[in-house]
This record gives sequence, C-alpha cells and structure tokens, in this order.
Amino acid sequence: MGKVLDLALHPLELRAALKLKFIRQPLFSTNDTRATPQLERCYELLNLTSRSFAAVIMELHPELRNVIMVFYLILRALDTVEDDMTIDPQLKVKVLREFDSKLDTTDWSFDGNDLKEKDRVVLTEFPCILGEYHKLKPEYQKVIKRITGLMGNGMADYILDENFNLNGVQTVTDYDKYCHYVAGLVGDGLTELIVLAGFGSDDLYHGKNSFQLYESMGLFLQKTNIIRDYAEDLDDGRSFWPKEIWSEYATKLTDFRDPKNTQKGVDCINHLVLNALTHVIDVLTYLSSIHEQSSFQFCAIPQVMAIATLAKVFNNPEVLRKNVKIRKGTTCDLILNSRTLKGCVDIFQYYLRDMKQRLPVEDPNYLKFNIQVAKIEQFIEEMFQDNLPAGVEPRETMIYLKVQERLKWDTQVIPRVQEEDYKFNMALSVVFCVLLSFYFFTK
Ligand code: D3A
Repeated sequence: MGKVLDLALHPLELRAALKLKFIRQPLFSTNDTRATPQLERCYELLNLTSRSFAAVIMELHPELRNVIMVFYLILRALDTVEDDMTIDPQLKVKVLREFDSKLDTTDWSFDGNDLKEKDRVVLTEFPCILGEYHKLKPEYQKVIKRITGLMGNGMADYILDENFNLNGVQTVTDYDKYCHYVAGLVGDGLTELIVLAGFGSDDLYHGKNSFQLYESMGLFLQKTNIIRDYAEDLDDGRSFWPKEIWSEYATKLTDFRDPKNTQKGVDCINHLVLNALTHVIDVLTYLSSIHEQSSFQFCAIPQVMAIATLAKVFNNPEVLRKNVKIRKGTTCDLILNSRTLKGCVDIFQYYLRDMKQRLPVEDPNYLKFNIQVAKIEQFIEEMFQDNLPAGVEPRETMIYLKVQERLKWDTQVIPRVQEEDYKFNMALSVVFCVLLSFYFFTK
C-alpha cells in the first residue's frame, strides 16, 4: 500500500513505472533463457537472489547474457559462503581459497550454509551453474575463473586479518582496497568480458588508464552501499566506514547512534559522499566507451542508481538509524532515462546540483565539496561542449572525441524513446476517453 501511495503522490514516477511495465520493449527476445531445463533453473536462481538485478541481466545481448548470469551466480555463491557466520572459519577459508578450482569440476556443491540462509540454494544447486559455465566460450570461462580466484583469496585474507576483524577498516587506502576485492574485481572481469565480446573500445580494458576506470565503476557502487548500510551493518556487528574519516567526527563509530551526536554523524556522511564523488569522472568516461546498447544500459543502471542513492543519504540523519532507499518510481525513471549517455549525464548533474543546494555552509567540507562538484561540472562541459559561443570550435580532447563516438549510438535510441512516449500518450488518451464515457453514460 505504501508503494502505491508513493507512486500516486509522484505522478511523473507513476508514469515511468507504467511505461516500464507496459510500453517499453526489451532489446532482445528472452525466449532463449528457457532453452533447456538447466538454463531455465539458472535464471530462476538468478531471480531468487536478486529480482531487480536479474531483470537488468535478462536484457543483455545474447552474446553476454548467459556469461554474465553465470558470473553473477558464481560471485553470489562466494558471497554466500563469506557472509555466513555459522560456517567454521577454517572451513570457510578453505572453501573460498579453492573456489576457482571447483570450476573445473562438473558436480561440486556445498551444503554447509545455515538452513536460514536465503541464497544457500545457489551452493546446493551449484552443478547446475557449473553445467552452464562449461558451455561458455573458453575465453569467457577464463575471465570468470581468474576473478573468482582473486576474489575468493581476497575474502579469505580478510577473514584471517585480525586487525580488520577487530578494528574494521582503518585508512582510506584500506577502504579502497576492501572495495577493490568486493566490487573493483567485478568491474575488472565485466570490462574484460565486454571488450572480448567487442562491445566496448579495446582501450577500455587494455588502455593506459583502464584500471582506474573500471576500478572506479566498482568503487563508486560499493562505497555508496557502505555509506547507506551504516545502521544495518552496525546491527550485524560490523562496519566498513574508514576510521581515517569517521575519527574526525567521533571517538567510536557507534557514537553516531546517540542523538546528541547526530550533527557529527551527518558531517561524516557528507565527508564519505565527497570521497565517493572522486570516482564520478571515471564512471562517466567509462560509460562513454561502451558501444553496445544493452551493455551500456547494464553498466549505466547501477551507476545512476548509486548517484541517486548518494543524494538520498547526503546530509540525511536517517542513515544513522535505518536503511534509506530511493523510491521504486525513481528507479523506474532512472532505468528509462539512462539509456543514452546524455540521459546518464543529466541524471548525474541533477543529483549533484541537488546535493550542492542542500550543502549547509557550516559543513566542515563545504569548500572541498563545492570544488569537487565544480570539477565534475567542468568535465561534463568538456564532454559535450554544446554551449560554446558562436564561431568557437570545440576542443578535440580525448573525452570530447569519445563522447562524439558514443553519441552516434545514442541517436539510435532516441526514436525508440519517442515511439514509447507516443504509445504511452495514445494509451492514456484511450483510457481517459473510456473513463469519461463511462462516467457520462452511467450518470
Ligand atoms: C562494478 O560492477 C558492475 C559493472 O562494472 C563494469 C557493470 C555493471 C554492474 C556492475 C555491478 C555488479 O553492479 C551491482 C553491484 C554492486 C556491487 C557489486 N555489484 C555487482 C556484482 C556482480 C555483477 C555486477 Cl555481475 C549493482 C547491484 O547489485 N544493484 C542492485 C540491484 C539494482 C542495481 C544495483 C537494480 C534495481 O532495480 O534495484
């Protein structure tokens, strides 16, 4: 009921939700996801673990759809072992370290999770995932195995790291390193897969700056989740906020829960948001290098949701007590409007300006925050250079040329969006006429 009321109070979001549900057509048919009972079961497992992300993966180009579905399930299986506090740490470390070698088998499974663990089925039915993994092209299997090995060992190292377990994340460098293992590596693997499929420019994975770009794709998502999940993580007896930042505002991380420290907590949140914003230029550069439409959407949706979430947590004391989330209708709107690079950039600009407007002058990082936003705004200017005075030619910088290339793909999406608008308006007119005639005839 809450969700329905939420939508009714935000008519533009209601419009987006209806358009997404009834009008927008997927880029590719999804019939082949039911080609065999084993493949169908894998997609069911994907749906069980994350319904919303499953929908994003289902929309991918058939060349990458099963590859990323299998990659996601394997990563989820790793996560399910790592997260389960009922598993003996010695066994946990062994399973995590050996996980990549299990990909060479056809029948490995794991039944050691707590019966209450919702995702345990991914591990008990792992042979089903292995069956689909072995059907993938060898070059895709190699990427998945490499990342599984690095992530499994990284997770095991953290379990054995007493300082981390006792005192949490210390420096900002440690924070970046932790986020590298849980999300940066995902960005690495996905980027190699996208480039192997020929869906992104070669330099996106092999270029001089490529590591920084795909690392930022993961770090921006993970840092957003870490800021948002403060209350939930603390309830579970953990936290990933780095001491180097929070110690500027409190002596203990739990201090922020005390209402008398709310302002300090909010200052700390804003500082963490500022830290996350250092990845935005890389994210926009990365998105400019994707040429295939479904891969672009797959990469763009989590990023626009992250900037919307950052704006939601920014200067928000509620984060200190509960998990705040963006509205369902906002998500629909973001999904519809992030199909073009220009659309994504507009979304980033909208939320950056919103945060800048709400930033109190008393904030200890007021100046630094404004400088970071100005830096991003200036970068966006350079991306498009569409406000130049008459007679001034655009500077052909690396990002400008990249964006020009991407805009060619954007122009193919625009007619699709216009057709959807037309269909939606027609459908709305028909519904309106039917309701009106019903009213007059029954009066
Ligand atoms: C960094 O990883 C990427 C990526 O890199 C190039 C491209 C696309 C997606 C991801 C990444 C991802 O997105 C999810 C995420 C956050 C942290 C880790 N991941 C991750 C794990 C595994 C894969 C890809 Cl294969 C984002 C995410 O999980 N969500 C939750 C569901 C949301 C989108 C954001 C959808 C919704 O409607 O709520």
